[in-house]
Amino acid sequence: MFLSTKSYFSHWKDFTAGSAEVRKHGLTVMQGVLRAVDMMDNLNTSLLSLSELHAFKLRVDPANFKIISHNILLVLAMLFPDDFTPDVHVSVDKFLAQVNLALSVKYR
Ligand code: HNI
Repeated sequence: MFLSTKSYFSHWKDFTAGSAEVRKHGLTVMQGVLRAVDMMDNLNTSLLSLSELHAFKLRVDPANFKIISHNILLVLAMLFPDDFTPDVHVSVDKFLAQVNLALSVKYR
């Protein structure tokens, strides 16, 4: 577990893996990623308000975007080992790196 990220979620009651709060937020983040897939050609514009939210309101350290991307990649590899070919690996890695850049726009 990444304890240094816990303070962002101090309003949560249950941090255990699979808790209702963890599951709900996981869905929220992955819906954001899915939206980004739909707007892949225009990430900086489409994720601008999400970048603003994370930078100014939530004040998330952007170093955490790399951590979550790696974790998303790991979970995909674990859940879909047959589909996780080298091509898929490199593509998803590249895509998530672009999402991170777009989410970081408002920090610059
Ligand atoms: Ni993130 C809320 C998407 C990474 C901390 N986050 C959201 C929401 C979306 C979202 C969508 C809901 C917005 C709204 O309510 O309007 N977050 C994403 C995406 C990524 C990401 C797509 C990266 C792939 N978020 C992170 C990281 C952290 C983070 C790395 C901190 C470690 N996000 C938050 C917090 C909230 C949040 C905190 C508010 C949660 C709440 O309970 O209110």
